[in-house]
Amino acid sequence: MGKITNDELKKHNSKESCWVKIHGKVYDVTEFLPEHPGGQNIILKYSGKDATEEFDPIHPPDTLDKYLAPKFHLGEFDESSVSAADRQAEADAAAEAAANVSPEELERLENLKAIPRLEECYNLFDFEHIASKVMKNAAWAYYSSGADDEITLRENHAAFHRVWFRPRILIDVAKIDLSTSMFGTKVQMPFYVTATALGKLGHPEGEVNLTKASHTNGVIQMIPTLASCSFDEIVDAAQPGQTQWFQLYVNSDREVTRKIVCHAADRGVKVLCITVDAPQLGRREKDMRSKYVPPATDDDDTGATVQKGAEVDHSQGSARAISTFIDPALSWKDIPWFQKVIKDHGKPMKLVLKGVQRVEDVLLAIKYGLDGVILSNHGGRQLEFARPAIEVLAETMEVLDRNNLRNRIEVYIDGGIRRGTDIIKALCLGAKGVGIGRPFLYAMSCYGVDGVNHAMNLIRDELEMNMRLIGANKIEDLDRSMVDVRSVDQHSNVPSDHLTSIVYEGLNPPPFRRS
Ligand code: 173
Repeated sequence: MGKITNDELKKHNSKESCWVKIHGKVYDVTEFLPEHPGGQNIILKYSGKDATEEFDPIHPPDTLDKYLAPKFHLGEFDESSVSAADRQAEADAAAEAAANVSPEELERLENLKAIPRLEECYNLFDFEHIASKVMKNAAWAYYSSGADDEITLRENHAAFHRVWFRPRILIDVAKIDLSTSMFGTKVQMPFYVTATALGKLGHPEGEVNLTKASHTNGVIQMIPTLASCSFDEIVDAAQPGQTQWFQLYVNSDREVTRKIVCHAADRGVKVLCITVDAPQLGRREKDMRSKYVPPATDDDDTGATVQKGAEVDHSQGSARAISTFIDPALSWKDIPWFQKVIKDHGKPMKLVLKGVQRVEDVLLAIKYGLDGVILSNHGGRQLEFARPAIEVLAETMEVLDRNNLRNRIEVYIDGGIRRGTDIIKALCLGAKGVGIGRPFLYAMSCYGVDGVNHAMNLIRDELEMNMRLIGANKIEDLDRSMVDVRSVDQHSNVPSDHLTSIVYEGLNPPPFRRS
């Protein structure tokens, strides 16, 4: 087939025949419309047009090859067929769109021009604040959202306020060494960059920013299954000798999963972290609301469609859109299968469960011979009222110590970590390290790789100072005697339920009878 002209592309702009152009190639997605995990409205918005900009952040580069049958790959787009009139029409449409931007978008664009200097960011919260003002609404909503009323999201950080220090004094703290090891790899600081999806929503280069900053700072990056960059791009961006882990969502088709696992091992991944807290994706309503796409035409927007809308999955937000392959049937029975796949493949990888939420399951993980657990509630994005990891850690290490099991498994936590003191508290309680996710996404979204490096430098400074103040020279010096955790499980002051508060109409006492 010859190249496809613009006139041809433009003709296929309906549900009946829907073509889109992505990266200079034309695809027929008509039959795929009902299957698109993100709903058809979003595709129809771009039917007969270039969809590259919308497509890119949400789909890794190999998506079309993987999911759209070759017969629907129609061929190269003929750039020379775009007439002067077409170009003018495109420019007019762009100008019209620019003239119609919402006041919020105008404010965001102004904020971008006036973004604070990087050196004015003194802590990780600063990045979060700036991100909320400069990121596109849909990207901010996806990264920042949590499940339901976002109580667990906020409690994750708040819980660190229930752990207080018992510092030692008169220790020579002239020298501080922050290095430690994670599954045998020496790292310069006791945290890793945890897996977060869709990096290109925040920054055009996506996750490779995190790869570079991880190398610069001597920490490990956990590669997400649902990255915007492909897995190989992220591995290729690493320097020789740089350690990466891989976070795995298990596909219902185990053969697909087996191939992914073996490929990760072939590419030198050292640790496979199976996500176990997301058999179904939590409701993140902030994300859902920001992605809502109204029906494509006014005609569709009739009472009848509104009625139908109740059945149609209009928009579940970015995450739900790309998560339909995740197997909700995954169970403990599958663990030996993973161990066998890794063993048979002959390239050792440690096997870790990410998203463990109670000590009983840590004990099971030990029984199954797993190498590690990450105590996590998925950054408050899954089960609302799942307890914060720092609390589960206190519970876990007490039981492990009582049963002499501490050396049987490496324990990590993630969720809500924003301060060097948060990290030190986790290490005092027995964590080997902590995962940090959103803060690096915010730093990357605002300032690219420089932002991530700066964020890591801030953590280093906070860690170093607080190690001195608590009386510890090195990570092994941190122990449970240095924290007071008597109130770690007291849920007396949980974050407020905002929606309840704003919709609640107070009761009134009886009125006085005045004529
Ligand atoms: O938290 C998430 O958003 C997440 O883990 C995810 C899961 C599936 C698809 C995209 C992201």
